[in-house]
Amino acid sequence: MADEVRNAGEPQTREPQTQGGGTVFGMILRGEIPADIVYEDDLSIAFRDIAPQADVHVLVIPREPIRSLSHAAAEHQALLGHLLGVCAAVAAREGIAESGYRVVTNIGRDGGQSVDHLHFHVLGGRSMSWPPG
Ligand code: TR5
Repeated sequence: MADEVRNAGEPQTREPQTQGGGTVFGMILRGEIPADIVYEDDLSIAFRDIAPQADVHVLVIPREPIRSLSHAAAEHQALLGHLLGVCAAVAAREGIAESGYRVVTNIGRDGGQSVDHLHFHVLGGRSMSWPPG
């Protein structure tokens, strides 16, 4: 029987240790490991990438542990819009809005995704090439 059927009617609470999901980003969300957080609100946080690929390299993630853009559902439309707005706000704060920047989300194996928690890379401070590798 599917969990959602078996658990129907039970309180839909999550244990504190699973809030934010089981990835390293979940650990950052729960404050279990440090991160250089540059922005946060009720729905999202943004922190510097540990292995920056540009002078500015910030990751914007939802607090809800959605695995990737492909796993976002119709109910997440407003959240997705919010996350893109946070990307633009972070870029402005980092001083790269005028010079330009790139927002990237990698999805799955061929997309090069290494952390299974939806995230947008905000990259700037240098000229970007195209096409991406
Ligand atoms: O490859 P995708 O698109 O999934 O991007 C994952 C990004 O997470 C990479 O750019 C990594 O450098 C970054 N990353 C991985 C870890 C990490 C991080 N950024 C900040 N802090 C991190 N911690 C503490 N641990 C990681 N394993």
